[in-house]
Amino acid sequence: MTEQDTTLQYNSFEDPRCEGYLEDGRTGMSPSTLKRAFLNNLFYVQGKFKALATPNDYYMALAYAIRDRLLQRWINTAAIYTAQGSRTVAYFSAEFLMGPHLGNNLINLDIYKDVEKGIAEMGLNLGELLEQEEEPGLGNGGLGRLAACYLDSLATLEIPSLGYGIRYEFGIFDQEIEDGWQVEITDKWLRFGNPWEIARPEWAVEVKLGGHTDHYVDDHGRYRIRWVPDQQVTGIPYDTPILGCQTNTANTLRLWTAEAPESFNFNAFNSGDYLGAVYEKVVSENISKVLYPNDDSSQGKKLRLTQQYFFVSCSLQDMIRILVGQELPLEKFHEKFAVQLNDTHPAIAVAELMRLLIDMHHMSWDSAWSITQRTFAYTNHTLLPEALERWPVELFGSLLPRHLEIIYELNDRFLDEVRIKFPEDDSRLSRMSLIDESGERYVRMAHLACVGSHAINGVAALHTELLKQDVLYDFYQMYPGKFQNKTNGVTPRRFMVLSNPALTELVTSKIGDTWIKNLGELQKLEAWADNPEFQQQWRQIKQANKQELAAYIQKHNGIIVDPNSIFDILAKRFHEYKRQYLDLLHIVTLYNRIKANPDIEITPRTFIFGGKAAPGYFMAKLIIKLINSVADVINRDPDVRGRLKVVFLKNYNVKLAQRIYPAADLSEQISTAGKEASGTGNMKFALNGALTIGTLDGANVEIREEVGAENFFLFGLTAEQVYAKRASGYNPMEYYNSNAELRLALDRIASGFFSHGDTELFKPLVDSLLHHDQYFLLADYQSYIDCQEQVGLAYRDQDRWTHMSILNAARMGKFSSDRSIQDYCREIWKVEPVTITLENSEVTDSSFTATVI
Ligand code: NBG
Repeated sequence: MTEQDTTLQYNSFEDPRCEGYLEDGRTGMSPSTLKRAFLNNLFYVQGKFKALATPNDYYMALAYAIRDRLLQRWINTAAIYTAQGSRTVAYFSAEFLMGPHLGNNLINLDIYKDVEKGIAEMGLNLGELLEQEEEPGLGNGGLGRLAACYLDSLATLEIPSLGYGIRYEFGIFDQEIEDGWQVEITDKWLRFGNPWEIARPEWAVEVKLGGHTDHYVDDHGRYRIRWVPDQQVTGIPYDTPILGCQTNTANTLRLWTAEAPESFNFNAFNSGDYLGAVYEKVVSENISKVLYPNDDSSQGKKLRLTQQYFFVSCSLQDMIRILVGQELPLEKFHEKFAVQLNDTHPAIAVAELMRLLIDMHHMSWDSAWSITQRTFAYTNHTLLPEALERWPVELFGSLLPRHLEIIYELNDRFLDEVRIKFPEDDSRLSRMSLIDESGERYVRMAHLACVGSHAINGVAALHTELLKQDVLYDFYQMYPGKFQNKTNGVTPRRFMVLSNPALTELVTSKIGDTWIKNLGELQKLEAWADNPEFQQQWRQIKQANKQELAAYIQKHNGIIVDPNSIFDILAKRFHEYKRQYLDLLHIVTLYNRIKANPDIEITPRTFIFGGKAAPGYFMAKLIIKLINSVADVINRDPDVRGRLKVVFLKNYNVKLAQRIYPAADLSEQISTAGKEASGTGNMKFALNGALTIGTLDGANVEIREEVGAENFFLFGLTAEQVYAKRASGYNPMEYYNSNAELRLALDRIASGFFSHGDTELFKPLVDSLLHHDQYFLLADYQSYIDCQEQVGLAYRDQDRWTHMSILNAARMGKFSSDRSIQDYCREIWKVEPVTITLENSEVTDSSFTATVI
């Protein structure tokens, strides 16, 4: 950190440009006021001065200064929503992968440059302060990041909304690499405190668990059911303001922490049982302790169901509090709130809302059901059968006995409906039942979500079609009108303005800055696609971004990479269906070609991987090990002469993703067709001018439609062809036997060449391809290799490549999360924007009543 001795003086705050004007020190935006706020916080919040302050102290001081600006908007927003009783979206998600807040808030407040300058004037570096922020990794991958992009767009579009989820004490693990293997380290993201959240213990709620139900007749002669739990926990909400871009709207992300109702059991304590006295506290707090690190798979663990029920129950109770606070009757619950279920993780909400309305608020079954169905909508995020959540009936009943009864009752009524629509079709009844009775009995959460929602959507056009034809075929036949498509989107604020400032500036210099909130405007760049000077600037920016990533790689991996080579990047969670292994087969193939003919002409490439594997997913972890093993050999081999480099960047997260996208030339989107629901990394890469090599899977299909087939490197089987091949008996061995290069690549891996002669290490990987190849790598291999050949050729013609790169970015308008959210608002939520003004922006009387939204 460069420091100038005189800069951190307390007396240099008067703004020379506005003599006599004293801005409100807590909310003012002029550089001098911001500086004063920063130093105030350093002294009075962090309790530090320059000689003792750590970089983290500086970060915290700035974060608190920015938070004050957010709070002003947040309070105004709450006051206006409360006064207007605005219809509100509640986004229920077990994951929110927000990424660091500070930089994003500076962008959305539109003060990034001012703050950068002010901080520099004090001898500090904003980039270094931003680096200090430990990102809240409260999600695994695409699903959690989508929820975060959607919150950004909801606020930017001024839609009243709340995100509801879990405040995991430990988020997704930090990934270390030791001897090429992934090692998981606990993510202690709260270690230094979290300046962005505010605890709201006054809005705590109680959640029951376990026990049994009593059926009885009440004083009015009504048949009633009482849930007698054997455990109770308290949910404490922690609120984070979510600011829109260049708007005064600041919505709320409300995350729940579990606590024991009494932290001490005094009876146990008094009898000398000290450990017993805190036992309940420990058990309760486990509920929000840690994020399950599985992406696209479900393990059926009781704690997971407890987590889901816990946050859903807290959130629905909170919403009833808000409703009652606004003096609205419960009958209007679905008018006040539109609830989106982000996958099946919160699907238990269907039964919980029924329970709250019927048991706690004495509503009739039919009224409660009508409200429930009109409240919920369900987004499906996966086609993988192993990811469809189901809970053993016994486990479910032991935790949620009352909900199981409600689900049975729902099921009886639902199956009657099915019988009427499809008489004499018993197999359909068992396929559609909320309870799977084919073996051990299970509660099927996707079915509960479908029955309890008025809208069901997939996340890309192809995905929605496959849901209708396959995974949810019976439900589509039953309720065709419920099905909709909502193609995913990403926020250009974080994934362009914040992460790629140079490109942002270039684009803005040509077409103005309205594209930031209206991404379709990027289309105007097409006019520049062949302009030599513009192309030159475009290339220079990519080059500079690549140099920055190269410096990062050198620092973290000790590998020197060539910024003139193609940066060919695959960054996402590790899963066999995403086919990182196919990328490796290409690398090994190129390497084999060089070994056979050291003078062969090959367009130089740097292969970069990033991503985490679920800790219990053996094959995914072995693929990481193989990447690192191949890297070790190739990076050292003098025959390669720097033409190929392989890099595994550890601990892929939002922060790292923001470095990676701007530096990519080639985006690898190579999943087996029919497996990736949408993908969103594909959109972020293209927005930053990377070209895609990909299959016709998920949103790739629509990306290709938008950018034009001639600007997209397509390979591989279609989803239909994959189905047909599977049906007709796929034999991967045929490909192995008939393709010499493929055989050589696999044999090299099997031979121990990359494992110091150990022929056992990678055997499971080789065998899985030769004997099963569930994800059709061998079937797509040749097509992939040929397509990569085209990529290499295209890159040699830099004018052509740049033209394609510009067009890719220019045609990304459709993939803004603003477009997705507008579609949800119009077609599912039926909710309108509410404009927030900051007139009378001091804390006024009205804000004292703004306890609800
Ligand atoms: C993921 C899909 C991705 C998709 C995101 C967001 C789950 C269960 N699904 O393809 O695999 O882009 O959801 O919709 O994490």
